[in-house]
Amino acid sequence: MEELLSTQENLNHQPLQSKWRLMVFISLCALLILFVPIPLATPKPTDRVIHIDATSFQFTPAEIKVNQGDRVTIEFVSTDVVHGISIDGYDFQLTSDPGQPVTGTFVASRPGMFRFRCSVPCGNLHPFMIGKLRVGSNMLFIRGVLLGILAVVAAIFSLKKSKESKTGKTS
Ligand SMILES: [Cu+2]
Repeated sequence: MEELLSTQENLNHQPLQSKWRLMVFISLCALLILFVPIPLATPKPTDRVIHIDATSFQFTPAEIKVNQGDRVTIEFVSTDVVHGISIDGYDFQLTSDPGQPVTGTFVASRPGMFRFRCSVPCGNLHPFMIGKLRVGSNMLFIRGVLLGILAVVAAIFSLKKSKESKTGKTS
């Protein structure tokens, strides 16, 4: 009778314990995904020339991607009124008179997503004249995808576990 009781106890405790273990394991995985630097092959820095047109009230292209360390030369030209371009987080600014291309170079040393915006008041929608500069790979996106995969795996595991404990199989 005592033996029976103790196995009963074991049966009750084990699923809880392994659930805890699973939770700790999954939390550790999540922390790893969030904070461990992902060793992606970083491409060699290159010189790039990117042409950007400015028209009230948009940049074309509105999104540019470079690799960290690239020397980026921006060829900037306004097609209608005077527009400027300045990049948040970078000390970079250009102003172009209509039809007069200007160029400027910067080194994309800081990784991440930065906005570039028109630096010359050009009309009522001027504040919305914004583009995006992405420097380096999209780590947030990659980490997000990995976290999603982890969540699915965790869900499958916990479903399996709860099925096992319902059928009385504790392994
Ligand atoms: Cu403007």
